[in-house]
Amino acid sequence: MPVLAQLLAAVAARSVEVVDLTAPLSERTPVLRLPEPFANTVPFSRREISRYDERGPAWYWNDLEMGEHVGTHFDAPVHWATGRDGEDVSQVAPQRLVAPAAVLDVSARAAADPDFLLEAEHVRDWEGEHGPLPEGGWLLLRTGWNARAGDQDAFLNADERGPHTPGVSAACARWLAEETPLIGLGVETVGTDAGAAHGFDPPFPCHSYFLGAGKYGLTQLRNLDRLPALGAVLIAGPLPIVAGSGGPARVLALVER
Ligand code: 23J
Ligand code: MN
Repeated sequence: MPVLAQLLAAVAARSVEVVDLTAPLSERTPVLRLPEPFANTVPFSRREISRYDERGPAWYWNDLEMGEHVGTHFDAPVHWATGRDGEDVSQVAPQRLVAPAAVLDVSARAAADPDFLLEAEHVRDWEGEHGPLPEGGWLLLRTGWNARAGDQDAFLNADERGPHTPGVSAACARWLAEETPLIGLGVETVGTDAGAAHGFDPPFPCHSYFLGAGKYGLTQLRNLDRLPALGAVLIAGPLPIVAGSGGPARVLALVER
């Protein structure tokens, strides 16, 4: 059987499961909040155009307003100064939007320490157990943070010193972006960088190194607990906003059962 016919048969038989890694998008979707003096993005909002009424008797539709970086979204290289000569989100080749996923579970560590940072040694341990990081693949950092997504304050977890959310150390971000065959980093939190990353050297190192290397970011993923450590295929579908720095994305995973 041709491979796509096999795939469709497996999806129908549920031996390949389609897992939705996308957070629902609404006015309640948590939004990044940068500290002063930085400008911030607007949350998701909608204005009704008509709803089977005199404004449109047989149809319902809305106008939307939202930032490029709201909810589950894709970071393109041009989002960061280090990637300014790289691709915008509309220029990412569709072939690169279908890629293998490696899932690294640090949820126990993140539960014990909301400022937990991934280090290269954690990735080396994972590779010792599962084999090398996949060529052209995503590293998905499973932190369990999605459990907080219903509550913006719990999700951002900020106090007077700033947000406390797990992420990746500057040294590890540099190594992952520059020395491994990954295509990008995916996280459950509001951005690819840790909550405290505005104070790292360089600031926001995941953005700085991954986007500077022409690689990508994916944020606010959910259902990572339904993926194997290795073997899932990730399909990321950001809107092709022309010259966009990123965009809201539907992110799906195919998982063999
Ligand atoms: C701009 C500045 C800092 C950060 C971000 C955006 C994001 O997290 C993002 O969504 O790209 S940390
Ligand atoms: Mn972003």
